Amino acid sequence: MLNAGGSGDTICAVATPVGEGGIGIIRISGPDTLAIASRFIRIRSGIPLCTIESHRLHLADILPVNVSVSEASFRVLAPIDEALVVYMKAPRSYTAEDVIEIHAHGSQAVLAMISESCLQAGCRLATPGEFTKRAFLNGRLDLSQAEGVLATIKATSEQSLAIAQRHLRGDLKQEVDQLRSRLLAMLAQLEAGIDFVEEDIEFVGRDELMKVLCETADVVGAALNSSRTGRVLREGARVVIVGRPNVGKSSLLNRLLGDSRAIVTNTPGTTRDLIEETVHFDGCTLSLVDTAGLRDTSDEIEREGIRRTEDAVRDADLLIIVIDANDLAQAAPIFDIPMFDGRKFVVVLNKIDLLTSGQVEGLSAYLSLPANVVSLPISTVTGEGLKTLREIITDRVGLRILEPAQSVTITNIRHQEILLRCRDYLAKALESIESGTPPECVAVDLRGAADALGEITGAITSDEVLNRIFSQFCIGK
Ligand SMILES: Nc1nc2c(ncn2[C@@H]2O[C@H](COP(=O)(O)OP(=O)(O)OP(=O)(O)O)[C@@H](O)[C@H]2O)c(=O)[nH]1
Ligand SMILES: [Mg+2]
Repeated sequence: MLNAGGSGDTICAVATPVGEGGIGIIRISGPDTLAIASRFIRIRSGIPLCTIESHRLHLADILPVNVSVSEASFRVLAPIDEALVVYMKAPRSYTAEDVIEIHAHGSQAVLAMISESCLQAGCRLATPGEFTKRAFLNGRLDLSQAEGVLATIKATSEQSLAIAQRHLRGDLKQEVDQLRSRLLAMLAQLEAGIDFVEEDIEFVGRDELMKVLCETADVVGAALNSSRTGRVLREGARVVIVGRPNVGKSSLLNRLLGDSRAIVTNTPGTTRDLIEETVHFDGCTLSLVDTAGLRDTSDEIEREGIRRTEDAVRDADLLIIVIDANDLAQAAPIFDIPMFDGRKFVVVLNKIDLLTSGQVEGLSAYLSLPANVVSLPISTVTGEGLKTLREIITDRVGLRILEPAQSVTITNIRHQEILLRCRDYLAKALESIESGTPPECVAVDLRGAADALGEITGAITSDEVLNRIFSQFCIGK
């Protein structure tokens, strides 16, 4: 376990993914970086490693380390690989310690042998996330930024990357620090008031305190609201395709995936189970779910399929209700199905390739759908309407609202839990003030809210929390 502000040992790890690659990077960080690396890195220009210029690439030979080999024979050993070596002198490095990165050929054999040299020369193998943990402990990053690093590595879409980058740049830290310091300023005044209470000095302006608490609660509330978008970004929005049997649900799934994932036949009741696949539209990740067609049936397997459809509908961020445009008689009753109550949905009228254009135009009038219901004629055979459907889907799952100017989006469950706690403390503090509870009690809740915010940035933290966060990283980060 590492102590705050730098530790004694020097760590190493392969920083690039396992597998074959053009380049593989080995990272070394710690106070003895130069001394250790001098034992197996020979700079081609002949200058001693400990005198190389910082933040420049140097061509070097990487040698095996054999403790029993003398200094003289070290110079004639056959190198493991030739590599580019960069030295980043403390504190201008990722960890704020002395760092060396070796950019070698990305073969597993090369990387394993160089790692062995590092270990033989005196490094310890880094634990997962230890480089980033050192960056945090050395004050280079706060905890929300360290989590931004992890989110950046794990980002699977442009949108989630954009949010991760904002956390990494410190947007969340800034917002949280501001809120926290206002609360702490209030707390200080409140506590001063408590000390003088016998002298009958009224504690800090009640109105000012209420104002700060309300404003903080608003910002915390907005951040919590953003966490729905955050979840959608983290896990992908769940878009569930539903409808009567044989209307073309599986055909639509296949079309949207660009793959014949689900079985399509002319027999109603073909799909019995949920079929779930991930797609990327417009930089967002979506989880598309095809379901069993809804009808009354005595077939036990089909009934179980329909029960699963109900579960999927419950978890959906958006439903696509598919109707066969040639059989509008089944359209009306489908809107009466109780499981669709209160759900967000889009109606698609499929198989329009079988209709004349005049009939297609008359469709929405015939259905007389409420004005707020989006309906779209499509054909999974010709592909008509599918581009518009994609746009409607990304719009309706709410990912378009993520403009860069928007305040910070919460994507992290830890942050969400902390903010919920903070909101409760703020609500309790406000209640206490309104009901005239003594300032001591208000101060307790105010402290609770401020401390909660401190947990986001790591101003207040425990080893256990740190370990939990950094263990999610890969080794080498
Ligand atoms: N002409 C035409 N036929 C279509 C279209 N979409 C689907 N079909 C046909 O309709 C039939 C049923 O398609 P599926 O995709 O299996 O329908 P489904 O809704 O998944 O059916 P179940 O799984 O049984 O509930 C198949 O014969 C498809 O080829 C379309 O846009 N136009
Ligand atoms: Mg199907």
